[in-house]
Amino acid sequence: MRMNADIGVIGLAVMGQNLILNMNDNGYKVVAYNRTTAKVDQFLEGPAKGTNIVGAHSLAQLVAQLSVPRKVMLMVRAGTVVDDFIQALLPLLDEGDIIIDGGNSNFPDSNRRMTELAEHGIHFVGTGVSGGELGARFGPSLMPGGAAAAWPALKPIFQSIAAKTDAGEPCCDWVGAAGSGHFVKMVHNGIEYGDMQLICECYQFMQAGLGLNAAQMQQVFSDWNDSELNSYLIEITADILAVKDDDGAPLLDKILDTAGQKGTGKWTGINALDLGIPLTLISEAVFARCLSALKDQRQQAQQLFGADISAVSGDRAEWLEALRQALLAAKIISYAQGFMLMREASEQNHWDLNFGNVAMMWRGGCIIRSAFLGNIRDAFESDPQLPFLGLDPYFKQILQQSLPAWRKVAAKAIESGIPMPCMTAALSFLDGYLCGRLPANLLQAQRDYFGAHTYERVDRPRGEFFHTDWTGSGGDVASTTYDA
Ligand code: NBP
Repeated sequence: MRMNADIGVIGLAVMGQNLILNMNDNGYKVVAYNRTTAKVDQFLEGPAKGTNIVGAHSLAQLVAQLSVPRKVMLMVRAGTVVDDFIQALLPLLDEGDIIIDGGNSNFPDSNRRMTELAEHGIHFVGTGVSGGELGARFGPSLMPGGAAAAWPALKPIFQSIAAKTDAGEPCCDWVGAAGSGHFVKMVHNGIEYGDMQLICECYQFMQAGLGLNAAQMQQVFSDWNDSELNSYLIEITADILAVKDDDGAPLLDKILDTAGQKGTGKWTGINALDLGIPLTLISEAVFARCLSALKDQRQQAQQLFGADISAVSGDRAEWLEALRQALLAAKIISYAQGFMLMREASEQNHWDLNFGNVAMMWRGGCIIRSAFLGNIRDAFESDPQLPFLGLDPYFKQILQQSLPAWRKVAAKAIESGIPMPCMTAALSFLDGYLCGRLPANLLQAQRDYFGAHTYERVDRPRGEFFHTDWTGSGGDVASTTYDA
């Protein structure tokens, strides 16, 4: 058997098959394997017919066909399936070989796998793959991280199959050590949750508040796509609004309003809580999906309260422009929070993430691709340590200009009963971030009152802690001071 294939891919579902075809288009010879081996034959006889793609009916056959260092990419269901394949591959591989996990794995699993495989001399790479089926086929966004020693061998393959920006730059670069690739992909998915929910909130404002029909909303989203909001998600929203059901009515009106989720948004929120980062918008987007799932309860409660959304009166064109500005501003906050989370994770894990590169990787190929990411890259290129995106001159100016419209939309939504959890959470976050003195002084006093948790004083150096006997009947003993 000739040992000349460039890479082996395990997993012939939608992502695996399309990535293999993409690699083949780019001149790489790929060996394909799948647990259910009938799918290997179907693939070779179907989409892969007439290509250089070869198949394997066992892992041993797959490994035997690979050139050295062997590169094996897993495109299988995340979780124990990945561990099982790694265990089965281990006896077949040699030191210096590379295992890549391209599934949606949780980054602590990738941290662990890299350490475990390093003990066997195997380089582990966990890579985020975004862009769904079409991205995989014609150019995904790829976010590889893990054993840096593997990157020189992977770089030509990954950068050639990745999406390219208009300037021809590949939407793939080395992210960093350990599970950082999967971490960045997780935050990408969280941002996707936020972008989608923000768009949904605008849709409800337009439909239930302003009384726009599907055709009118389709036009609004098309127009927005010609503004700074230009993005894949705005574009597909316009497309979706144009689709009719068999009876000629908008298909969107027939779709049940309960959203599903696969966990990456939840992981992002959990991680933000762990790291103490106020990731309010993405967390609200996850909760909005949870609330949507309570369909029966919501319907009963609506009847019980006799609740209804009030019409939004006033000049429609003015409201639509206000809504556009509010959406843009809230989106800036969402990305700003996502980058705050990555910054903290990078510091704590010593990943040394390059945020300009991350923005670049998301510029094309993935679900959150947008013109806006080019400006984010510029912001981090001019200040790699930027603590909050809104401090960059370009984004600061948009936030300042949009604030009046954003407040108007948020206030009207609250007044009219239109739920806009992400839009309003983003505004509250910014108001809090711009507030030099928050009411946390009272909070600290409360904590000290009931639990002797101590407080710091504005007229004393940071790090000195004080306890007051607030009632006159408490003792002098303070609780241990620590932050969870
Ligand atoms: P799936 O996530 O549906 O996984 C299908 C593959 O996993 C098949 O090869 C299947 O083999 C294999 N598999 C399963 Br399921 N259980 C197995 C087991 N117990 N032992 C061995 N193999 C098993 O495929 P996908 O949608 O192509 O996604 C692949 C990865 O990429 C996933 O981690 C996914 O989260 C991630 N991802 C998906 C998308 C997307 O848009 N779909 C986008 C980005 C990332 P079988 O054929 O024998 O059942």
